[in-house]
Amino acid sequence: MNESSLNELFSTLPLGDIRYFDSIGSTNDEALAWANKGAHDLSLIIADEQTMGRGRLGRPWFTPPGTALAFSLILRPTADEKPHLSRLVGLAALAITESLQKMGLSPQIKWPNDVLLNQRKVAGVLIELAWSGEDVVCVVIGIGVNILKGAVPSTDILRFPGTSLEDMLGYPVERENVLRDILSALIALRPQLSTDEFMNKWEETLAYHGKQVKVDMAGQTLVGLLEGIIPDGSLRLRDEHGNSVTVQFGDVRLRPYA
Ligand code: BT5
Repeated sequence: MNESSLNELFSTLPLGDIRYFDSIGSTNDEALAWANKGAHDLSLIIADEQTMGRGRLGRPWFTPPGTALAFSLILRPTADEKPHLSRLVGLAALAITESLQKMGLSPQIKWPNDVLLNQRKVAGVLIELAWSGEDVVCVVIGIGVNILKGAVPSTDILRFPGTSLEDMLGYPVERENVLRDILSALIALRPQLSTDEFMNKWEETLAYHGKQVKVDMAGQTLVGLLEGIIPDGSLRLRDEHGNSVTVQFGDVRLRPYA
């Protein structure tokens, strides 16, 4: 991978500028800095290796060289998109699931930001915002996908079992093609962000939909039936007393409840 091959490969996509790094701390950090310096809408940062890749709440995300996709896409949200920024995690996760479906796989979204194959995490999404005073000027969509077996960290450091596309397909795939498919899907889905159709697609792809789950959040544990997602992207559960409960983004850990 290099900047000129990526520019050529993505010449038919309406991207902003592209920056490629052999090694970087975190593509999201670079993207946030670039966003604050005026990066265009749909500018892309991609790295072969991340040495300080981040998940939510400062958790580590591992991107060993030559094995994974790690990239950040900068969006300049329009006035129509701004009321729906909390749906962007769904937009990114759906773009990933659509690209994996094209390979004949059956991905699911583990709310809020994980993509699973066969109950194992193959990809994660990290959304971060660049502010100007009270206004969000840019959104950085960070995406990590395990392409080859070597991308998956050892089980003792994982909070949830991991996998790669190579593990699931039985053969290696070209990460540039996966990247192109994710970007195309995201660009195609973006105009639907405010629609019910988008929410339906998001809900249909949810892992544990209609099943009992356990949610750990800030010292509290909740068991309930996963009913769906409400318009702001929060999760809707039915608890053991029959009450409807909303789980918002934050320090949340979702698990199947056997
Ligand atoms: C995420 O956070 O899943 C978001 C991951 C986003 C990574 C992208 S890569 C490009 C961009 N630049 C960045 O610096 N980040 C974004 P979270 O749900 O908090 O999951 C983090 C947890 O996933 C860790 O605590 C590990 O247990 C696990 N993990 C780390 N690396 C993994 C990997 N390669 N595959 C599967 N699980 C992993």
